[in-house]
Amino acid sequence: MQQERLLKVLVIGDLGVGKTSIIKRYVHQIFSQHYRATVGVDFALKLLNWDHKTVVRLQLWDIAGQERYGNMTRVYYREAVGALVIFDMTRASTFQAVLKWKGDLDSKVALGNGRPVPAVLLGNKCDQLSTDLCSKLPKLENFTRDHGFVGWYETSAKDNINIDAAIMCLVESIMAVEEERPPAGDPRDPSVLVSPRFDYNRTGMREGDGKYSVCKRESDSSMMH
Ligand SMILES: Nc1nc2c(ncn2[C@@H]2O[C@H](COP(=O)(O)OP(=O)(O)OP(=O)(O)O)[C@@H](O)[C@H]2O)c(=O)[nH]1
Ligand SMILES: [Mg+2]
Repeated sequence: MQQERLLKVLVIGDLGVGKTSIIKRYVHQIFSQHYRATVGVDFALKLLNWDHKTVVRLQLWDIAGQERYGNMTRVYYREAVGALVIFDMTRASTFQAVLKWKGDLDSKVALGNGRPVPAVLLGNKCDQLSTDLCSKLPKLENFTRDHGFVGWYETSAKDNINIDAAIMCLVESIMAVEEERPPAGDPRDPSVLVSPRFDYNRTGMREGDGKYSVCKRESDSSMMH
């Protein structure tokens, strides 16, 4: 018998980094140069035939970049089981904001075992990188590992680069979560919302099948400068 899993995934990052564009590319296979800022939150749904007995309903929550300064994100983050944290590779300030978004995420939602929900880091607009800019870019492997991301990818919503791969990396991590809610009356801080448990040892670092993801390869590069 087929079973359905509903996964709520947050798409977060500064204003204009390409959150809406990434979702539109992934769900509708379209891209527009035209920028219309998201107001509040928007939603998109993608159905995935995960395996012969599981259909995944992937619910993508497109949070407006300006929302980090608002009060609503705690409500939006409720029961999320994963996140895509996005920055714009052509704007350093959006990379500096990544840790603020990740900190915000981890302070508002957690897994049943108290660990952070799986998050993948996306450096978007890689189609715009000049060789000049490339040399100035941070080396992301160590950064991602040090800050608890399960993987990172250079992406382009415009040219459809690595969007599927990044989201698959996240969904694989989420699907490895053991379905286990904390018992009723759990004494933990009630202000941190709790999601199903995720066992990092089970997804671990796998080898071979991905160029950009630290959840799929080990690395030896240095930190950002
Ligand atoms: N060249 C290029 N432009 C992109 C890419 N992704 C998005 N853009 C452009 O960047 C601008 C902002 O994209 P959005 O997807 O609206 O950004 P957002 O993160 O949703 O912005 P907010 O809703 O304000 O938080 C738009 O003009 C897009 O066309 C990309 O991969 N490459
Ligand atoms: Mg948007």
